[in-house]
Amino acid sequence: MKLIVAIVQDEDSAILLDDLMEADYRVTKLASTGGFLKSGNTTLLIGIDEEERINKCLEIINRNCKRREVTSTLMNLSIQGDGYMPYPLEVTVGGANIFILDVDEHVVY
Ligand code: 2BA
Repeated sequence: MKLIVAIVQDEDSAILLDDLMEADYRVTKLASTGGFLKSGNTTLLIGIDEEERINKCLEIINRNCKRREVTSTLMNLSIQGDGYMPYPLEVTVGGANIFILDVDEHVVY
C-alpha cells in the first residue's frame, strides 16, 4: 500500500476532492498552513491499495491543480530590531506538492 500526501491550494481542493471521490479513491482532507507564506492550504491523504492506481491518482491531481503567482506580505524584523516591517513578495505556488510513501500496515478497527 502507498500513501499519497498532496499539498494543494485551497482554491483547487473542492473540485479535486470531487474527482477523486468519483474515481473511487479514499481521501482525508486536512486544513494546513504553509510554513513560508503562513497562509492556508489543503493537505490530502490518499491511501491506495493497488499500485496500478497511483498514476491515475497523480493524473487527477495534476489535472485539477494549477500553479499560481501569489503576491503576499511578509513581516521582517526592522534594521533596528525593534519592530516588524511588512514587505511584498511574489512567489509561484505549486499546483501540488506530492509525497508518495510506502505504508507498512493499514489497520481498521
Ligand atoms: P509555503 O511554505 O507557504 O510556500 C509557498 C510558496 O512559497 C512555495 O510554493 C514556494 O514557491 C515559496 N517558498 C517556500 N519556501 C521558500 C523559501 N524558503 N524561499 C523562497 N520562496 C519559498 P511551493 O513550493 O509550491 O509550496 C507550496 C506549499 O507546499 C508550501 O507552502 C508548503 O505548505 C508545502 N510544501 C512545499 N514543499 C514542501 C516540503 N518539502 N515539505 C513540506 N511541505 C512542503
